[in-house]
Amino acid sequence: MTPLVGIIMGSDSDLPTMKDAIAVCEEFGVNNEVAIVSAHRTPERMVQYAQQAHQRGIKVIIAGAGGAAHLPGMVASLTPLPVIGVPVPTRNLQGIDSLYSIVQMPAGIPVATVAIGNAKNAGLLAVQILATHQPELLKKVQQYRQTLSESVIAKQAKLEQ
Ligand code: RP5
Repeated sequence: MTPLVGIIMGSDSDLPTMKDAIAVCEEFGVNNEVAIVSAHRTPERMVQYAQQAHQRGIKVIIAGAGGAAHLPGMVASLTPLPVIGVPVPTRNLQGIDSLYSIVQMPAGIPVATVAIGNAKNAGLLAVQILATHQPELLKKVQQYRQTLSESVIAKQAKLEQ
């Protein structure tokens, strides 16, 4: 089956963060592909991936990178698809470097940036984008939100015991 979400990252060291986006896609039954695509170490591969993704049926790209995190922005500049950026936490600057590298895009080339390390929200946002054209997926998103609300109510009830 054709993957609809492309989950890419600058290094295999990003995988512990990016696995949360993969897990969300799996949970919602959304076909995805995972690839290591480095803006700096494999620039030609990055260009090829970004230019061809929409032709292969990908609808949304999630791109995670840390430090000088140029991957999401460069991919966004090369594809007509929506790109969700995940700032990967870093040892020296705790991911502030990644966040600033990803979020400060010039007008015209947006990257939907989630919080540092929050690949789960990147996965959810990708699912919600797909759900705008998939009624069954939209129902699953609504069910997910319902479960989320119920878990808060359950915690409150436990507090009051
Ligand atoms: C970035 O450099 C990657 O996204 C990663 O977060 C960071 C460090 O990469 P490694 O040196 O661990 O491969 O391109």
